[in-house]
Amino acid sequence: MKNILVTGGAGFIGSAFARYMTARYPDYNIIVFDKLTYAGNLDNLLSISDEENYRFERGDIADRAAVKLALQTHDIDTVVNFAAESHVDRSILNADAFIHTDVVGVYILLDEAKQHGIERFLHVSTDEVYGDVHEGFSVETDSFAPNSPYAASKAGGELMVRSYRVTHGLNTVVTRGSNTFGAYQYPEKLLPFFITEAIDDKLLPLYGDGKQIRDWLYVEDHVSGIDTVLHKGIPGEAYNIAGEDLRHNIDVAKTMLSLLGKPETLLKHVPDREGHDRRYAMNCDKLRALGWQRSYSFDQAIELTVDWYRQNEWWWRKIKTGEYLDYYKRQYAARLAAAE
Ligand code: NAD
Ligand code: TDX
Repeated sequence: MKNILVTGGAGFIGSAFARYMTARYPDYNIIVFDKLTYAGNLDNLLSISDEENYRFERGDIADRAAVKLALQTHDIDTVVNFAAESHVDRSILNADAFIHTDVVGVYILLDEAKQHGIERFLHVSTDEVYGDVHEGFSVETDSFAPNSPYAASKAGGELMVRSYRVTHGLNTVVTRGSNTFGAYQYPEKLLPFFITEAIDDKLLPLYGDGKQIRDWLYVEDHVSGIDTVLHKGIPGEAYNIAGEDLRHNIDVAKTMLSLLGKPETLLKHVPDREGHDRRYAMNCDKLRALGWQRSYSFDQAIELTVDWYRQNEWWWRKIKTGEYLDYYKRQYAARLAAAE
């Protein structure tokens, strides 16, 4: 492993991975390949922009010629694919881009990887492919039951990965991470959205009763889990990466508000997300057997995260303009009005 193409590396988790890999493996070359959609942001990579083992290429994973050129130009031997449309609520409004990137894009990337003779292909997937888990914990052999267009597009992409392993013998591994949070997360996802709104004393639209359960994973732990699977995962296998800390959304929001010193009266119950999965929960024994363990507790990680958004208004204030405000209106105006 020497030249690693990190697709989607200008987003939240991909950029954390690029920052981590350039520091941890000075002998590897990290080439970020990213379309720079609304969620891609070169500010996320600013801290490594001068590193010798880091490069950036703008491109779409569904653009065959661009992928081919990047693989050849940088003599790529390893692909780690983070590129995706990643927000469930946007997939409910319009799923076109989800099919383009999460299904077709993954196929093009796999096909070019095969033709180029890639030695290792890690695909980043999600706990959402398992669907709603009423009780117990998902294990890697469980069947898929995705419920949102986002989750279905991720399941479709993953199945393409499986087919390239079985049919073409590509050296693939898959990770399925749980709800990830930390610095540089686009402020549409629950925690960065609520933290940045609460800093401005705005109402926080909590879907339904707020008793939905998610497994919360700090981004640094997610990234070290991906590193473990990249180096030690068995070809053809999938690995859950879980924080193993299950919480109700309302409790996560209340913890965040108390860290910010803001009142719980900011929370506003609004009409629920359509098709909303009630609970995600994964078993993480398979990854632990490779030697990985979580380094941060939820309480440590949420404190670090709240502090980061407090100290980095330069990063999120310029995002919360333009297209972001249009999206905010489409997603929340009627919901907040209905809750009045
Ligand atoms: P993100 O939305 O912050 O970043 C996605 C990145 O992909 C952006 O930089 C965007 O510009 C890029 N991108 C989108 N379409 C592209 C295309 N066609 N070609 C090239 N680049 C493209 O997402 P994230 O939260 O960092 O998630 C990264 C990956 O992890 C995704 O595959 C997601 O499904 C998965 N995941 C996320 C979470 C989570 O809680 N955020 C949990 C588990 C798994
Ligand atoms: O305004 C909100 N109000 C609210 O109550 C938002 C944005 C979310 N929620 C709820 C919905 C979920 O139950 O909070 C929970 C978390 O929501 P998101 O941050 O949108 O995450 P989720 O839908 O759980 O999906 C996340 O985890 C799996 C990521 O967005 C996915 O990319 C990942 O695959």
